[in-house]
Amino acid sequence: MFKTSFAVAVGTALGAMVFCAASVPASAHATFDRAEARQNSTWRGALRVPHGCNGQPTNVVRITIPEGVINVKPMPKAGWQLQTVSGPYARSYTLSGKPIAEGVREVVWSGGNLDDGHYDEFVVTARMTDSLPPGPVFFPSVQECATAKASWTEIPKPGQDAHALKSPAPAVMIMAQGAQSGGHNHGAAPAPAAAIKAGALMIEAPWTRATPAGAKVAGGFMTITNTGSAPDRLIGGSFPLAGRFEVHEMAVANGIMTMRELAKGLEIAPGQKIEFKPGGYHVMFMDLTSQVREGKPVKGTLVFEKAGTVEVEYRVAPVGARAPAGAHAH
Ligand SMILES: [Cu+2]
Repeated sequence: MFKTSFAVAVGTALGAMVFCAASVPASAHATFDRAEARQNSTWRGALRVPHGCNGQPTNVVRITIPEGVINVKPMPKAGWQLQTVSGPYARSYTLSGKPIAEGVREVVWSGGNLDDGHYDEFVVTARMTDSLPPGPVFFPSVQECATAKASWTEIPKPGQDAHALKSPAPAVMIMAQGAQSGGHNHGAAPAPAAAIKAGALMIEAPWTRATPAGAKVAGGFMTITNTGSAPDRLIGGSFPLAGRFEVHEMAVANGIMTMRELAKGLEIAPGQKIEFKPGGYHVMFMDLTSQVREGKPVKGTLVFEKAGTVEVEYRVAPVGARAPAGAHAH
């Protein structure tokens, strides 16, 4: 169980990258299958319950609905009773032109019997209002067994590293309405920024994402083309807001998307064009010492075996963006 890889669930790699687990595989936690949603959108999430409470089967699953998440509709499950607990919201929201001031605050599936060795999903749909700031929103959840409980209720405090939590509350990364998204990175076409030439290498459109308060890591993305006739290798770099800089790759293993450090860096073969992007190769800014702010470019360096140290400037897209929104600003 002492895995040192970063594990995040498939399909959530982007948002989850800022609060991925360093020492515990995410599959051991209760998490949502879709851990990303845009403001003012309808979200459907399945809470994945990976095991029981210390060997006991799960009989009850409770999900607390955070403020700002409205119009909650849980999906009934065969063999379980479904109950919702409603109450007033802290403020009034508008849904389809109508004000609503109360709604579901808790969803409870009870009377079931989910074996410790089995896995199941508990589905809700909800409206993510624009009162939710970009960044993670947490859904504290509890599994109840005959005499034990598994509480997924820990929420990182400002400045606290989410990696450190033992029983993190399932989170959904909220993206600003304008933030570009899309599983296939349609928006990630090369931005019209001047390409940086370093020897035989051409580096285009470096970008990163704003980080929520307390985030300890951020990803860096760009396109690097080797126009020469000899291979070169990205072996490191620097980012002023980070304690460390790593080169990472992402790969799916056993249904879990995992990112890992490429300790020897990444070779760029002659004629090869490598796109560093969310869900693929990326550089990783570790141990952030301050928040990365949207719209404020950050200068850093990339270090190559042959081309040496190259200065680059990262544009900063919104939290959770999948493509360099605003890259056309120049
Ligand atoms: Cu990474």
